Amino acid sequence: MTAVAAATVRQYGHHIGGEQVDGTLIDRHDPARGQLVARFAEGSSRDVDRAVKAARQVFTSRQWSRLTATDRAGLLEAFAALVTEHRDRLAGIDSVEVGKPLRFAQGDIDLGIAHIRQAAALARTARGEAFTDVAPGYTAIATRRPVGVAGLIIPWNFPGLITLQKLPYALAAGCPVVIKPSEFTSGSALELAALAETAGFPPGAVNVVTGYGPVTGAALVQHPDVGYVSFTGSTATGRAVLRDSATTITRVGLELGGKAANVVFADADLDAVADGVVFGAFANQGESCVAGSRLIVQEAIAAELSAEVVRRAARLRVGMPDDPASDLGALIHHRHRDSVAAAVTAGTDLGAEVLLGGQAPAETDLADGAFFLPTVLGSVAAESPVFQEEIFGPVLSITTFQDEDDAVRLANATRYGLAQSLWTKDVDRALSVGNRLDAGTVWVNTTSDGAPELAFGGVKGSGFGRDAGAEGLREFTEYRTLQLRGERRPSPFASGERQ
Ligand code: TXE
Repeated sequence: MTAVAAATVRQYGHHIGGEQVDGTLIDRHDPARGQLVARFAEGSSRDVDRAVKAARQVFTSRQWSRLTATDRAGLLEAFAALVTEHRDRLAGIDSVEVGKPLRFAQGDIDLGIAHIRQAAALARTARGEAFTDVAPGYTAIATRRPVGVAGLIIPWNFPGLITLQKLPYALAAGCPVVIKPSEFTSGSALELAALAETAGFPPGAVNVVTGYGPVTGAALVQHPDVGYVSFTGSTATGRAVLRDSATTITRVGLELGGKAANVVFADADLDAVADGVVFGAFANQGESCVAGSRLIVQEAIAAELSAEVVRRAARLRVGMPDDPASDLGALIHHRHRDSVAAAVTAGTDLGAEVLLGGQAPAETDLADGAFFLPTVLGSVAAESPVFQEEIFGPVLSITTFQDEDDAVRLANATRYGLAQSLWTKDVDRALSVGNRLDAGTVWVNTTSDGAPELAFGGVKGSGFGRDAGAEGLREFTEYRTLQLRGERRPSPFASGERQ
């Protein structure tokens, strides 16, 4: 175990128009040791208004409107280089604030850098379309124009990564932003805003207002000068965001979590499946919207696969985020750890069997942290809340199926539709079952995977709108046409002929 690293307390103000704006401070104690690690300003609706005005001023400035997409691509490349240079520091901040093992936080920032580069490439290749034959002498040019100031509301599970899954695409599209990170994990967004300015984005292009969601987040959604809000968070908060957006008719994108299944057929490579299932369920302590929290396995191999998954999950080390031997760190806070424990109890009350974990670890050096052991529950019925609700912790439920129809019915039997995984060697089945699963993303023979080229988002209760890739960039734009008539239009009025 390495020495306690959280010696310094980072203190931040909001980042508005390139300046630090102070406010009453919110203390962030790290969830692993309970030590004060950071202090963030508590934003008000006035702070949000200032930030939106700063962003709006950039948007309407001549300097910004004269930037070409290629110029923005160049700025994004410079930003990517700076984030690369600061990768370990940014990952260290996320690791300590979230409670996740450092190497997972480093992986997050690496993927974030890939998103910046992808957004730069997309900016460089952005184009519209032209119509020349819609009427005689009639030409129309269709372009995608930036929607204006974009609001980005970020959750606490992947603070750096989710910021970078949205921010570079907004900038590539030509939208200045106001970011509202989670009150638990605001450090990396504030650091990224400063780096974007060092890279050459003008002050006011990237603003961050920290604070509590119902005040700062809601003020951002309700602000009349915000053109689009990209939100990632819980279904309940997503509903509030959608309601608030109605007051100003602001378009929103909502990524609202999930309840992904690993659907495993008897012909699958069980060694690869066991690794995938354990990774999907327990990476990031299960605090992931795409966590494969349900194993839905064909009855013939259920006993063998369950035993193997339990064996591999039991080998995972729960420990301090700065200990290189840790596989799982702490959950985001004690209240959340208690809700994970309560979800397990709700499952066992309805007949689920604890095959592994089900409680906090016994080690005394972990006693102050919000830790929870990797947990596997067997015999979970589809009606159980463990099967239906997003627990957002290291809890895997196991349910069995007989045939393809049964598998599809079970996989689709929740209100969510973010991601699903399917494990089979049969290509026909991969296509037919894969297309029947409700999800924005279906993985075959892999899980919790992807690339910045591939847009990401949900169907059903997992929300709508997409992050990343060309579709993600498109969210920050509006389709507009410029129509030119080369020949005089004949008048359709009878009086026109009498002149
Ligand atoms: O999320 P919230 P919480 C799920 C997961 C977790 C649960 C609760 O199941 O256990 O949500 O997490 C801001 N208007 N996910 O309470 O509240 C808030 O400050 C505008 C899944 O932390 O959704 C934060 O910045 N914004 C999810 C962000 O919304 C508001 C990832 C998300 O917080 C607001 C995280 C309001 N009225 C949690 N209220 C995923 N999809 O991956 C809060 N916020």
